[in-house]
Amino acid sequence: MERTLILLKPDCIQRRLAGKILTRFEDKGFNIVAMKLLRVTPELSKKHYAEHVSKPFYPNLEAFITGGPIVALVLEGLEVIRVVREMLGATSGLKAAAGTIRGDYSSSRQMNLVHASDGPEASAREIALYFRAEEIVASELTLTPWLRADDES
Ligand code: FUP
Repeated sequence: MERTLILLKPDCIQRRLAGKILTRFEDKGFNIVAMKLLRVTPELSKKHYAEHVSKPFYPNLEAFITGGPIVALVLEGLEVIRVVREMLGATSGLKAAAGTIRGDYSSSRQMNLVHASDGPEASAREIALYFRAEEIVASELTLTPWLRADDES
């Protein structure tokens, strides 16, 4: 079972799309095991986007991600890291395939609505940036036997 860090970015919250996007993850069968509303600080932004801090687009990216509340959550499920990245589509909403979240709702490279960890190392690092261990509440949903077979887990 994998976990991934999801951020519903400020554009997602301002455009009142949080419910629709959470529903897509729930409908797919993933479990929400942690969730909170928060404001990203410049310090947190620099840690989250450490690989981008020296790039020319970083100042605009920091202004955007700190510009309004976000929802951070941890999703759990089989192959959830890869599957959620596929559900999001390409980084730019203009390149993302129709039917993906960004392809359906975003027409921007920066304002692409949702962040999701891009691999197991990023997922572990990013979950620890946003959540303390005791804030993660794992539980087996009663629906699980109707989402996948026993031998798939
Ligand atoms: P992704 O893994 O799809 O979230 O995208 P990246 O790690 O490549 O980029 C991180 C964020 O930087 C993206 F959400 C969009 C933003 N970005 C820009 O604003 N301008 C750029 O030129 C590239 C990325």
